[in-house]
Amino acid sequence: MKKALITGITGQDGSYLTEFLIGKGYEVHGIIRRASTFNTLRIDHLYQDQHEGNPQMILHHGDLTDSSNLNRMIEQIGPAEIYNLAAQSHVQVSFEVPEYTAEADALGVLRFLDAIKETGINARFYQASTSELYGKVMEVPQTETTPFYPRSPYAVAKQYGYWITKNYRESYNLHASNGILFNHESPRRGETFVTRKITMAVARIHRGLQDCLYMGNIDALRDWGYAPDYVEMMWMMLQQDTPDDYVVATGEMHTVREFIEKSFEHVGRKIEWKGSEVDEEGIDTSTGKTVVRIDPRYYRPCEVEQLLGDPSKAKRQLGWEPKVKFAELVQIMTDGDLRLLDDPKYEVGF
Ligand code: NDP
Ligand code: GDR
Repeated sequence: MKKALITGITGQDGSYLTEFLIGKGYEVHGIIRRASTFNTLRIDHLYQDQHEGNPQMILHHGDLTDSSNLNRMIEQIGPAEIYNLAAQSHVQVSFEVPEYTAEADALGVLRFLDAIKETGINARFYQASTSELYGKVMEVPQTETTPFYPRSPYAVAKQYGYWITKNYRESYNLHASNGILFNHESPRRGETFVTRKITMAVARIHRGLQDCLYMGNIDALRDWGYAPDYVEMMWMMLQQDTPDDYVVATGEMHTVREFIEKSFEHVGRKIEWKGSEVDEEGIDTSTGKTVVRIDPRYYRPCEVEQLLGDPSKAKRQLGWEPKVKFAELVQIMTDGDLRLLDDPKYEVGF
């Protein structure tokens, strides 16, 4: 049975990737952090007691900031594939905890690559790189050759991760690849990322549990895809004989404002905007109530205004194409949050 090691297994992507790899017959090992409350909600449905047969998902405690732990893990498990998804992944939070973000998102990648090199194991390595590398965009759409201009401590740390992955590939002949993934979402998306924040609020407003949604820059443009489509591409990259770097995106760009409008539209409410800048308000035309307001607290010290990926290389070389696009994504997420409210036993997306 092929073994894979996933860091960040408790996150959005880690949970979908685990399902995907188990479906392909892998034994999946995941690194989890010790927390005072359980942080395994997204993967609990995959858990099997070791005393009751051979589980396909095995969890280990660890942390990207602990080299000895990573070395030991790699030696003990001997994975054929390593997916490094762990990160302090929130851009705005990285302005508040820049040093820790660099520890985990930059040096964490180095620790892993060096552990592979030093132990000499024959493992293929996937690094979760990001469209945030493009930051202040130098070219539209962005491809694998567009210059980087990171705009946050998160993106700067991820730029180190990108280059050290490439450097270890070129220096030590490691099978190490970067997936430059544009924003991808799902009903399992963390609740403080913009898409999930919107769909949770729309569901709550629709059910009369919340009055208003407070937002930052609603004119930011993003290329939003569906997380289960994107984890498949991570796996495809590691099945290639030659490691390489790929943009993974839908090729469509929409504003945060459109996401809000579409999500309200899905529950039968039309939003009209009045005012401008921080005074702007979104009015629900069916009730005349203000349901969206701007709160400058959600503005970032440095903003990434627009991102649009060109996934042609992924299509040309690996035959990958996204199945879910913007309108369907908004529906899936809004329905997920409505269902979560209506059925207390329902765990979102499972
Ligand atoms: P999440 O924030 O949902 O998950 C992050 C995961 O990393 C969690 O499992 C978290 O554990 C773990 N983690 C954080 N810090 C550490 C650490 N020091 N040691 C070990 N584990 C740690 O992120 P996503 O699933 O959305 O993203 C996966 C990866 O892809 C991240 O690296 C992200 O930066 C990158 N990315 C994401 C994109 C997206 O749109 N989703 C786009 C491009 C790149 P815990 O549960 O304990 O907090
Ligand atoms: P991003 O995602 O920063 O692109 O990083 P996020 O959903 O946080 O923001 C997207 C855009 O929406 C604007 N915005 C708001 N964002 C949040 N979180 N909350 C708000 O209230 C709000 N109002 C407006 C933001 O300013 C931004 O322009 C995500 C993460 O998953 C990264 O780990 C990943 O690398 C990138 O996507 C690609």
